[in-house]
Amino acid sequence: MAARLVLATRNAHKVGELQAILTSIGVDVSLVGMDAYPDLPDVVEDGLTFAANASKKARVAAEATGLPAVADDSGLCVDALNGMPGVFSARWAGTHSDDAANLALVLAQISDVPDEHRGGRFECAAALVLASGEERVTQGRIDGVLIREPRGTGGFGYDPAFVPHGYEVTTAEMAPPAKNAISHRGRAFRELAPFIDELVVARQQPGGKR
Ligand code: ITT
Repeated sequence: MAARLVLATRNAHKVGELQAILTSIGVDVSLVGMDAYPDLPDVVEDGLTFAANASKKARVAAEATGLPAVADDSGLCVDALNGMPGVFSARWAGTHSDDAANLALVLAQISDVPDEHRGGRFECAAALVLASGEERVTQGRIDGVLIREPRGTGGFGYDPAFVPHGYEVTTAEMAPPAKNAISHRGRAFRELAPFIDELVVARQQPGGKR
């Protein structure tokens, strides 16, 4: 039976996406989203780094459920904005803002930045925390440029304005498996996969160390 792992997010889309990433590389786990634990309070993402927030989300979930937990935190870092919105990516246009408002604000802020200085990157930190407190954190990034007119309807967040280096389409114009293959999140979780295998899957097998 596949080892159970809690994914510290209430975003059902993320549960499906990460299950696909892990299954595609042969990690035999069954992910459970936080929707299965409606009584647990939301974690306040108040760290100054993606790693700090990912680690906090996974730690809270592992402590509350007694199961091994994974979490990620990610965002867009724009060169011309000194790496912002960064950890503030989800709430750049205000506490309850939406993806469209966040994207419009970033594009407005860099509207007079010349093409050669419109570089940026998505970054992601992925964390695994065991109920014992043992922890591993990995990182992934994808570099590209921010175009002026959003294109595409796939993905979410800042995808319609982000063209990865070496591509002509935005990440919102890519099919999900194509984006996962090169994305910051795909990379961070592929780096984390060997630790999930070693610390979770192997230990839940008969005779495995707990
Ligand atoms: P959690 O429940 O897991 O916290 P979230 O919706 O807060 O999920 P993240 O912290 O991972 O999502 O992402 C923060 C923001 O960064 C997200 O709202 C987007 O604006 C942006 N972002 C992250 N990954 C992205 C991607 O692959 N494509 C476009 N935008 C992305």
